[in-house]
Amino acid sequence: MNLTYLPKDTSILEAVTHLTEHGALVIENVIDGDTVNVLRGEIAQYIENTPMGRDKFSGYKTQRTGGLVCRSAICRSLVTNDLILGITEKYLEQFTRKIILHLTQAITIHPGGEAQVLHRDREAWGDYLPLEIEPQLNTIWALTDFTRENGATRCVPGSHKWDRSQRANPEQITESEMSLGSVFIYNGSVLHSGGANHSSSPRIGLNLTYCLGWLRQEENQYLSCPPDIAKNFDPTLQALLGYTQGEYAQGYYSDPYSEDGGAIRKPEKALE
Ligand SMILES: O=C(O)CCC(=O)C(=O)O
Repeated sequence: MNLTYLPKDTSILEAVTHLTEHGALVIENVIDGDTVNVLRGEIAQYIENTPMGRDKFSGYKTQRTGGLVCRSAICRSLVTNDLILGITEKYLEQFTRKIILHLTQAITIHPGGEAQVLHRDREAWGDYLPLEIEPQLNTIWALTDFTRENGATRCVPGSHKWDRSQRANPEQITESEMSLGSVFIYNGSVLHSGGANHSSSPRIGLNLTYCLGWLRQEENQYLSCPPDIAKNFDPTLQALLGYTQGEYAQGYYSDPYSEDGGAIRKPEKALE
């Protein structure tokens, strides 16, 4: 099965229709090369200081650099990109009123890095979630060209609908080849993995993922982006980090330093 490629002026509905059917797609050239360069400059030092993975899954020749909402203005703008956010909200709306940011991570696969095992990102919550519930929508922004040779994300379109015991044949696996500035979008149930890097330069992808507002985030956004920093961001981003009330009783707090007897405060209050 081939991967769907859409132009950046695609409609939200068209993208959602393809995602529902195939579980993954690429939107081409959403940001330009200059924007990618600025972003790479913003996070270069952090990547340089990031150790390689400590096991086969995280990749012995792969660096995973997180906390990027705090570290990069361009990353913040990508998290709230109108098209991506519109697609994500529409795609997940049958399962939640609010979505939140699940993970920010630059994934740098160095030459010699091996392919990851095919997996479904929803496995982060174990196997407790009913299969009818799609918990997340994910993006990997190409900060270098993504090629078969340099480790473009591998994917098995349509596998989100498979019986969980079904294994992928090699001919069902496709690579998300795309030019720098494009974005690979995939749900939490489709089989995918980082590819092997057989080239002589690193492959860098920016993994920004979103989940249902009532689930626990993979990257703890309150610790990665505490209130004294988050208070400077725009309200859409603050809400994505989790600094708004979720459902009726989700996310309130009491101020440990206040003498008010533990009055319940909405999370927005922490940003005042
Ligand atoms: O780096 C990639 O292309 C995909 C990484 C991935 O799927 C993961 O780390 O869970």
